[in-house]
Amino acid sequence: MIEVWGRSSSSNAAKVFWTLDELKLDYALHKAGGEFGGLEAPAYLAMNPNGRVPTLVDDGLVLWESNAVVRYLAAQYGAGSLWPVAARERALSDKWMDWATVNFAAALAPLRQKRTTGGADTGLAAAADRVDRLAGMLDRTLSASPYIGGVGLGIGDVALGPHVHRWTLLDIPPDRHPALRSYYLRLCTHGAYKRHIVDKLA
Ligand SMILES: N[C@@H](CCC(=O)N[C@@H](CS)C(=O)NCC(=O)O)C(=O)O
Repeated sequence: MIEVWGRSSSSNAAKVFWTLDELKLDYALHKAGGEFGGLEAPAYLAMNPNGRVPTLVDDGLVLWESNAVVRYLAAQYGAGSLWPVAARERALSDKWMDWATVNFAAALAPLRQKRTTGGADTGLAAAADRVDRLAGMLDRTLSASPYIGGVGLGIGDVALGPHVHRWTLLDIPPDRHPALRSYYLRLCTHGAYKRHIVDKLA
């Protein structure tokens, strides 16, 4: 039985829950992190020395770093669906995984923090410009294909999905980046995205 440590309000854990649900895999959930705590327990640190969620255990394999966990689950259980078998096709989705985390999530972070917890406006205009530029890149790509790596839902969409949801929660004119908006609505037709991302992440 696959085991996962995490909490539903964590975007990194939510990607793993979404993937497991998308692939219709059973798993045991150990609530950890945030209000559940437990990340400094020696037994937890022995599995994940970062003291962060998520952590996945599958048949003796202990894995952390959410994108690595998503890649593993997709490769092991989703070949031909979430995991395009052809390396050249997979690379088109894979590159967006790194981009989603390193660029898009990082740029969104100060705007999300302002939205959820308030605070000073310093640097927010520059952050909004950067997010808009990155959203424009997504919009252009998604004008040409329904999903970020091509015709079907893939690992790139899983990494991007939480941040696109958070982008829609910002105060942005509804006609800005229409292909990105349509993509969000397309993701929302996936029940597992709705359950683990839209309904859970602020
Ligand atoms: N790069 C790591 C980041 C993990 C991370 O920072 N997780 C956050 C939640 S999103 C965490 O564990 N925070 C402490 C907590 O939940 O108590 C990954 O993608 O898995």
